[in-house]
Amino acid sequence: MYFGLSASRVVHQFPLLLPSHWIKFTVAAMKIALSPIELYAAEENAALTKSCINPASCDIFCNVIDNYGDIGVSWRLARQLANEFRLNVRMWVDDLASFARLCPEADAALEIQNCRGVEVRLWHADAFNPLPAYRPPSPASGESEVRGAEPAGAEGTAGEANLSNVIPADLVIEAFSCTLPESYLAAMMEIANKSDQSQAIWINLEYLSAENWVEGCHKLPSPRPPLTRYFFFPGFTKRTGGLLLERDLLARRDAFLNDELQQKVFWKSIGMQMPAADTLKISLFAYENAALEGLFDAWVSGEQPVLCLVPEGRILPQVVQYFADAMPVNSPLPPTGEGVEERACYSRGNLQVRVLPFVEQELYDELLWACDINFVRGEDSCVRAQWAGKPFVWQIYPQHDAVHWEKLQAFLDLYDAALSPEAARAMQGLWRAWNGGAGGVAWAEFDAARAELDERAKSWARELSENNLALNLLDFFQEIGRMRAFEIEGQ
Ligand code: TRH
Repeated sequence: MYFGLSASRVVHQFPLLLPSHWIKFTVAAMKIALSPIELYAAEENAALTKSCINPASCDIFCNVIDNYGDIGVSWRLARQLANEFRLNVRMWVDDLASFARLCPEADAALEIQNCRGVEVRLWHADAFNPLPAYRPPSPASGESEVRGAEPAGAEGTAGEANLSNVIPADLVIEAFSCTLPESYLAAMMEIANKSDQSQAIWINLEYLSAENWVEGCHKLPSPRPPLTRYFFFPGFTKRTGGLLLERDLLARRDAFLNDELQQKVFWKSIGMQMPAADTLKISLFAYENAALEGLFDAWVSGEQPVLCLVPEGRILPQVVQYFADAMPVNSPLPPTGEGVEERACYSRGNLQVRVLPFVEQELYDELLWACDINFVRGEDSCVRAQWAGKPFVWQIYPQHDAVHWEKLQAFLDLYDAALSPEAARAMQGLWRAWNGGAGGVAWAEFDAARAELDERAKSWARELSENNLALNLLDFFQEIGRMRAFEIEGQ
């Protein structure tokens, strides 16, 4: 097993807390996945307890409601847990077509497949029914003893997907309250009824919000005897779960920003020469937005040339409409057929718009790094824009009861606290206008504050990087393990 913290450091951090029968259990459990050296250290060091161990396996459940946010976050977390922390990760997703947009090598027709170190499973309505009886793994049957880690295909061929022997993982993540399948829950309960110490740790990963109440709700338990579900809130302050950040992301970003060759390769990959130094490069990923026309007008008549890169998506019909009386220029695609407008290039006044294909998730970061300002939407692209360390404009996911305005303001209050009143006003002005349907009027002020907004974007990314969601999640797993061990001990 790979430890986020080295075994010796963990042992050092968590001195002997538990009685010897626990230590015996722990060492036995660790044998499953430790390297020989780690195992040696584990057996030698009697202070090693269950509380120090990362989970060996993780199930992530994702129900795609709309757009790409739910799957975007789930997929990012799945990859990170599998590749950086060496967990056996299964991601259950009910919409493989959406997943395949983020991970083009995925086959939307397969029930079970392995993508980038993650076992990806189609979660369809009856996937776990009829309700399977939980069978503890038995060496005689040859089943894996690592929960949640039975190899793909062990349950039949991908098409058949006989799921009757799905064993819940050590760590179960229910993304955005998607509701676990009943039979999976039943299997979790059965394990818990047999032995409290080996029950899965069940986390509900919540939506991101900067609102104050999040700190109070982060890590709260919600008992569902014999199980407990814990709420885990991403967030922007130390008392929240932090944000998803891959170990090497900021280093890769900096390498990209300091290397003209990498930048040229990027521009070439989207069919362009590197733009002239005086061109303002803007990416625009957005929902339908009545403010678009005003914003485009401002860029058309502005003093600085603007190159606006629009990944295909919901704003596209409006972009096409804006240029309705202009022929696309330099379209790399033939002039008929679906998708022509999606790859088109338009130009008016000082504005050039280039429509880009939706790229795989890892490449989207490069687009954000390559631009001077990023317009983003929803949740995950908004976080990525923050890691890019560039000024950004967030179109929040609109909610019918308008509570999204409070979420927007809560974020602005945090972010703007370190800005001068002028820059704060400029940022708030454009953000509120963009979300309220009137982008053009606020552009000039935002543009004028750019130098300060640039600096703030960099310092903000630095501050946030100290609060890493995946690390916090695994720490929390260990924290719950320790709590349970104390409870058992106290009985
Ligand atoms: O797609 P979204 O609008 O998702 C939304 C929000 O998450 C919202 O909070 C949620 O409630 C709602 O869905 C149901 O925006 P988001 O979150 O930015 O997700 C987009 C994902 O797509 C993100 O992971 C980045 C990725 N992406 C690519 O992989 N390639 C691309 O070319 C682009 C533009 C985005």
